[in-house]
Amino acid sequence: STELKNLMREKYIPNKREQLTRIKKSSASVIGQTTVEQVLGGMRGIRCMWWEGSELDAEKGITFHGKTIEECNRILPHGPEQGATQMLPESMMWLIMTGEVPTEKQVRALSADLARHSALPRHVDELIDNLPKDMHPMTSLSAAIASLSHNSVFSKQYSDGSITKDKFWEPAFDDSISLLAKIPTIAAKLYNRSKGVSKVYKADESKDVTWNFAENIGFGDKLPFVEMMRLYLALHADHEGGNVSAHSTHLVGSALSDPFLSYSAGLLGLAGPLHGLAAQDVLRFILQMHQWLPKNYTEKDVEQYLWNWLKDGRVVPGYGHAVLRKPDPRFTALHEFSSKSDSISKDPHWKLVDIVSRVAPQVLKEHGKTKNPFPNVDSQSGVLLHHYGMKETEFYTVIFGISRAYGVLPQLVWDRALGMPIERPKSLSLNAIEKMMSAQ
Ligand code: FCX
Repeated sequence: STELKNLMREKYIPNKREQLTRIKKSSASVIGQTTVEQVLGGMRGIRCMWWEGSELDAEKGITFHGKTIEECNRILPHGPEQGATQMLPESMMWLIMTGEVPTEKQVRALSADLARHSALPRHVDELIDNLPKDMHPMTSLSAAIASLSHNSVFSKQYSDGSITKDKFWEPAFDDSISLLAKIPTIAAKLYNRSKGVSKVYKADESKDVTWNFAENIGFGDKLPFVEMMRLYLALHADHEGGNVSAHSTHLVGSALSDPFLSYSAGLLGLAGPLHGLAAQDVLRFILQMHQWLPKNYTEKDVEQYLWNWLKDGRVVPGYGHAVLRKPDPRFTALHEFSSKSDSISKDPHWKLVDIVSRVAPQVLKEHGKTKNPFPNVDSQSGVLLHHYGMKETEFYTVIFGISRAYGVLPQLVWDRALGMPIERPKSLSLNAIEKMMSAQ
């Protein structure tokens, strides 16, 4: 990470600061207007937030500095093994932070650095040991990440007054690297603990983060699992700034809360069923449906199940999206990965996921409520973890939580590098809205 930090200091930050100064000269330019519908509708579509790493288009889906998932997977450095074909989340993080594709050497050095910083301070180990074993792992993960704030370089330097505002990004960068290095350690400890396994995390500096994580949760000898996990972690990293986990990290960070506190808040947002928790809900939904369906079920039976589900007033987890109006390209990428694998495509649960992805859009269209009847990434991700033997559904959002850090922490570094202010949008009461409407 020393090279990345130096490049940020010498190249990327000066360039971006110059661009910001240029933009600020005509910052009264109008880029949109706000309607009452947007204020009361979860702020959909209001252009009011700065975000660098990725952009979400309703039709085309996510791009990372203009690159599609398919392009990223082709050009970003892969794992160190012969024949590894999936991009590494470290590579994705580099792209998100700098806008440029790293070399293999740069990524290997970053992986080694993350391995070096992976050990937890004793108080974090002790905190986890004292949490209820049946606490949801997202609650535990967020608590453990918040507790890392105790060792935050940013908080220390800020409170002792040893840094000026133009240097805030430096300790924010160091804390972010530390967080990225430690989040797999915390996740592995939570996973092993839930299974009654006590294991000290060992990270091999010659391996990437995903391989080390897989090794420490007992999946290290399965390269297909590691490859699937690399793709999973890379493609969940960033989804523009307005989603709940990204936005909450950015918002809390704007108060100059350190990266640990900020991301702890992001994780709590990710833990909601309309956001990241959908990953666990989908798998449970699929397992239940599979049990309910007759042995030689048809698409008609699946359709019936979906209607019964909707008539109970429930949302179909893994379907719909606040921005997307087409199938989620992250879903498509995981689907393509699965279709190429003999073992996954024969898995009866994956087959059901595949069938639901064809039947549910028709049912949801007829149901007539959701603006996007297509599958999102969560409808595919859990079944892959399940296929490789990770049956603990509560843990699925934790994996998402490891990944999202690779996207939102680079933005937090940029927030500090460009001296972004505390967020404080204007709120309105219903009376105030009515008054403004009648004055028009
Ligand atoms: N099943 C049934 N109804 C759905 C639905 C679904 N999958 N998706 C949306 N709807 C309903 C909404 O509940 C809403 O009903 P209401 O008017 O009675 O409140 C109506 O359709 C309009 O919602 P819409 O504008 O299409 O969607 P929103 O932007 O409000 O919400 C999410 C988007 C993703 C939250 C919504 O589609 C949903 O609840 N999906 C299921 C949960 C899920 O998969 N979440 C993961 C999303 C994502 F990929 C991620 O963050 O990880």
